[in-house]
Amino acid sequence: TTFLSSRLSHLRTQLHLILEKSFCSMAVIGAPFSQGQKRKGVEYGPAAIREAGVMKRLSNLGCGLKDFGDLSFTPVPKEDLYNNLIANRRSVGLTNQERSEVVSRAVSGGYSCVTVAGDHSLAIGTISGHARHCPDLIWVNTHADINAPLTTSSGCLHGQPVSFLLRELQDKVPQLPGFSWIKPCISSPSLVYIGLKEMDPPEHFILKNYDIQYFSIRDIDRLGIQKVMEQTFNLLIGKRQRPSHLSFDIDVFDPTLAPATGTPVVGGLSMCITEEIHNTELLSALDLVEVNPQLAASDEEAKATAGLAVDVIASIFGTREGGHNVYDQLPTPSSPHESENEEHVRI
Ligand SMILES: [Mn+2]
Repeated sequence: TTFLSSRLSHLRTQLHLILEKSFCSMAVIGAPFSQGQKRKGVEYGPAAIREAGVMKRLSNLGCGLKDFGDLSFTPVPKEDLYNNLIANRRSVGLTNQERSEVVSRAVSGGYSCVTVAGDHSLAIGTISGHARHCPDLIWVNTHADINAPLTTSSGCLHGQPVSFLLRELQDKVPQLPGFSWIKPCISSPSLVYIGLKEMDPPEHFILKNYDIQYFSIRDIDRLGIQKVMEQTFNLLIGKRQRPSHLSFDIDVFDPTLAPATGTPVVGGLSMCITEEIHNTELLSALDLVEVNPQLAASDEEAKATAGLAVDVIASIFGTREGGHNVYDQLPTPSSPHESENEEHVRI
């Protein structure tokens, strides 16, 4: 009977894993792209996140995994500045077009799609690729990244991706070469920002003027992350059940936790956000961006930042409280007197 019951328990475990697998299949896409901003090294983010064990952690959750590898990019000859300010527009546009096709293929194939990058300009492609499923968008970031090409002061396209995607803003966005393929696919009621620490004046104007919901780090400190997520899901999912897209910039954490990133700002988000998002079970795509190992002061700092990125990815698709691992029995000591006997021997 002991043999039989252990066989049965083993079978149950196997069956459970098979069922989990059919519910959870994930695509991982690396996007080592850096031309949406000026600092060197963010193209090594995907390699650092892979090295920190992202595939192993996801497979431990019992998910079926498909690795699309790191995408390569069609090189674009040296470009002049648009409006004397914006660099690499053709390169960012073309790269995102290619990226959007890969994400579209993955999502249509039934995969939950994790893109590890790279700078945040890549979100133009991942969200466009996800667009036929009309996702809600949750933008977790120190920055709103919603400057339009005519309001940006840095000229960096990683500070502008949302402006190209938001329907309501299109009469304010000029047609850039390389961007003509983009169809704006997000409307303001389907967008929520979480974790903002800094806004440029035009961004603040856009958020207020277009009724875009946001929770700053200060709001989170005041309300608590649970309340913030409750309100977020009421605003988005409360209305209807549809998939969501999470675009997550590692700079939303305090720089003591995630030092290796391009634009760190003091103040930080709690990890609990990942579990709140996991619990909705509606997430179908995640971008994890702006890990820049070359900006770390030491190897430890680089590893800590990449490790935190892996924690975010794994806890969004699993949970930190045991994940999907099947564990239904605690080991029992073979003899209750064993330790007592050992003590006698020692005496
Ligand atoms: Mn940011």
